[in-house]
Amino acid sequence: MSNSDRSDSGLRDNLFASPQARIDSFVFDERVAAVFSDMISRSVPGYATIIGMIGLLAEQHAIPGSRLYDLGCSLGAATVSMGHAIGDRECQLVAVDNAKPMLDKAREQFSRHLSVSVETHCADIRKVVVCDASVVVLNFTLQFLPVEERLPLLRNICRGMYKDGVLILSEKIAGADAGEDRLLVELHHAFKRANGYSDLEVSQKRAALEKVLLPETIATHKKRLYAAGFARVDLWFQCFNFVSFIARP
Ligand code: GEK
Repeated sequence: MSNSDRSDSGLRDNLFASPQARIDSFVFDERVAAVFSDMISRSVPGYATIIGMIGLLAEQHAIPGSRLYDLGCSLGAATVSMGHAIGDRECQLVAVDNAKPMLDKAREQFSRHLSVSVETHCADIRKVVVCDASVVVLNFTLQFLPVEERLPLLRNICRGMYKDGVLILSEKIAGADAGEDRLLVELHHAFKRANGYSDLEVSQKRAALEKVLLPETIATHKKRLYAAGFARVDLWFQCFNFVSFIARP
């Protein structure tokens, strides 16, 4: 491994660089955990901005005594951002992921970057009972649940939130029609190529994600959030087919 393969936050992602005879569905295993920071920042336009703004929103909404959830935390970037933003407010950070290799690395990040304690759970977010929450983050996680399981999860979240709380829901989306979808996908692929991914890497990763990442339109997300009990839903971020909503109970 050369030095250029390693940065402070992990290894460079070249998981899909060589031709694969069979493309298996994408899984969050040790190999992904080792390159995840590089992978997500070169693949999701605006990722660093969203992480920063999650801190800003936590700063505005974290109520002392409440709980701040990061559901599907991966390596814990959103938790760390919230932890820095809330200062010495007595809130409980809760980080959940069902992939042990990801959560193990998140725990390392928390001990390295945060002075407050984080409650971590290696668990399915569908099994977590959300309670006393002022901030809930679903940063590119809902998209991995079967479509019919999304509403019950959002209902559980809404029920467990303070009236003044916020849910931050970030998702990869489908375009409103075939033409918009084509445009957004093309722009996203151009973004990935500009970040050093080859055409082969882009197409093999796309094939690996196809069955596990199920994008929906902005309209579908908004409708479901209202059906889950949220009183107000606003889109605050969009770059190509990556968006983030703020939903308030
Ligand atoms: C970030 N939020 O860096 N239960 C728990 N965890 C799950 C489940 C589930 N049912 N399904 C998927 N995950 C992060 C990025 S990545 C997004 C989130 C991406 C977890 C999965 O193990 C992975 O760590 C994460 O959700 C999705 O702000 O890779 O596109």
